[in-house]
Amino acid sequence: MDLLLISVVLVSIFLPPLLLRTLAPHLWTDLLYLRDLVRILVSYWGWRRRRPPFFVLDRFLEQSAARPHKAFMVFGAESFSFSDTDRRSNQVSRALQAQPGYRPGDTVALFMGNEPAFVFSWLALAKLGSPVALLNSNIRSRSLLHCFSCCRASVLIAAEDLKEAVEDVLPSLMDQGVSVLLMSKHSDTPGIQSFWDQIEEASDAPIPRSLRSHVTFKSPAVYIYTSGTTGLPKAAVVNQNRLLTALAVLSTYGVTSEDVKYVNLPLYHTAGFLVGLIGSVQTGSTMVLKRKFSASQFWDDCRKYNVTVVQYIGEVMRYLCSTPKKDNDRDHRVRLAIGNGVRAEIWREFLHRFGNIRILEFYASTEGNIGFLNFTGKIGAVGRVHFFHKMFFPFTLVKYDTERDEPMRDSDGLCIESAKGETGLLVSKITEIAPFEGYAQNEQQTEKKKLRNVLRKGDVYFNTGDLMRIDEDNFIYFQDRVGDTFRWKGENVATTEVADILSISECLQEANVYGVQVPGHEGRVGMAAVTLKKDEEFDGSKIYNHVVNYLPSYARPRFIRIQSAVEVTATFKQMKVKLVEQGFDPGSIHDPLYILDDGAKSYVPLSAQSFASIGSGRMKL
Ligand SMILES: *[C@@H]1O[C@H](CO)[C@@H](O)[C@H](O)[C@H]1NC(C)=O
Ligand SMILES: CC(=O)N[C@H]1CO[C@H](CO)[C@@H](O)[C@@H]1O
Repeated sequence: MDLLLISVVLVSIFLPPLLLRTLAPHLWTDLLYLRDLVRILVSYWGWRRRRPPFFVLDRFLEQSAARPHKAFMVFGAESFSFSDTDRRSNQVSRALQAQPGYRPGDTVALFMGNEPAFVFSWLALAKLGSPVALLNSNIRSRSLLHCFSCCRASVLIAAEDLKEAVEDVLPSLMDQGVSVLLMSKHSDTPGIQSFWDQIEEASDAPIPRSLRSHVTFKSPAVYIYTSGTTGLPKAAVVNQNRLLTALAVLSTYGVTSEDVKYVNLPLYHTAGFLVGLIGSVQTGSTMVLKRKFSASQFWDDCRKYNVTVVQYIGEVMRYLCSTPKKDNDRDHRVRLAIGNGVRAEIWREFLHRFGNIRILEFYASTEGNIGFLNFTGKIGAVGRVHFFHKMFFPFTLVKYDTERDEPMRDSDGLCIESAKGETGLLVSKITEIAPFEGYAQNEQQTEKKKLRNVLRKGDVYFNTGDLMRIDEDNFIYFQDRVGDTFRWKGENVATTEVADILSISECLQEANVYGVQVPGHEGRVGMAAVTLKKDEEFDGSKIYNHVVNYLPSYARPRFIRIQSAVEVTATFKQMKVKLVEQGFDPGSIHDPLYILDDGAKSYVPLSAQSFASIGSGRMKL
């Protein structure tokens, strides 16, 4: 690995003449990028060399010692300094150690939305050397149990407002001997212990380092759940080394301890957790934590808390741009927006309306082994192909067959690289410095993300599942996700998971789930083409109840199309492309169409009139 650093330095000495010839038009930005790359490597290796080993938690302790009284986290009217946060987390650690069902090092699942207790608990568990499974607070019943068991946790810590969701799955948890702790002062449900009262009584003295002496760079630090291409969510393993890498990358984002960062994305997802929380740990900046994104409160919050850095996903930008214009739109101190998935036209509109804010677009996936930064500020691009980046982290785009839902192969069975300007599947070589950790307890899904024989016989690449395009100037643009997932309201929806749920309902035989585009909306809205069981009728309200019970709101199919048979391809894959193209226009589709109606608590027939109001934006989805 030191070889890597040396080679970067060596190559950079010979760099200018080489660069002038090949990369001349973007020389300056490429040089800046190289500087960042070297900086990242230098900080990373500086930390890796330390003894005793240095982990993300140690960075927090370092910050806390350097600026104990500075605000680390602000939540509504509450403010917690670094030292408050440190002491609170000590209390959580001690209260946890007092549980008979827990030993330091055991995996613990955290089922909580954005609130200070999330941060206290994560730190507390890091101090005890316990991996933390970050459960999505929207999931329920079967999915919740699945996510809980796939990381083999022995303790569940849940937010008070999620009590009902926990009660739903309590019998199964009790069967498995899981300790269930609720962040409340009392609990009258047998099997659920109140935890907050125990935390308040516990001592806040520092936790001895020896309790986490078993932790190595390979130890899992957190599990983050991703909706994959098939089946239920998968737990991506984020190990300590990966967190440290993130820490190093975040040191080049241009955020400083003077900054106030607005974190409104969920902490259980990568963007909120890594860029939001870990980013503040690295930079010592203040984190204004928001329970949920709200377009109407966004700028008022930014003014109230003197926010200088915001985080976004494409949807956030679009919602902000579609709020009514106000005179004080440019009255704020936000100077930097970090995120991904914003389309060029929204990016332009956002800058035009809210003033000169630097936008730092990046691309990364939770489990993937590749990432890009917009090191140029080119509107719409997620990054740029860079010689050095590609040398250390070989990646390419390969031609993709959307009908068959797999990469195209030539006569030798190898993938075919896409030409400049052409959309292709992003794949990134799995190497020692770009490893793929895989999914917890899921060998099959881990294997599925590996693509073999890509450019040479025997090579192995990570299949990102993302379609990208690289233009003549080497800028990289995100295009779409392939196949079995689509994005809606900032969440990935796994079509097969939704189809599984639909097909266990009373009247449906088979379901084919896909996402359709709707004007004025980011991502795709869910739609299902279904067949009915023999002699059954479609019962809109029964299906509605079933869907609401089993699926989070973003995953519920908005439209249902009833077919007499599900079409399959020659390889028996369900036909999606044609269905996606046909969309949900009752004027051109002769099958019966239904729309989910929350007011009527049912799926009701989709009228030409509703179709028109969706198209014109009068009806919001
Ligand atoms: C925001 O900045 C203003 C002016 O510098 C200051 O008076 C105010 O107290 C700050 N507000 C917060 C919440 O820090
Ligand atoms: C990390 C990095 O280099 N980011 C760049 C993103 O784009 C802006 C321009 O909008 C540059 O100034 C940043 O340096």
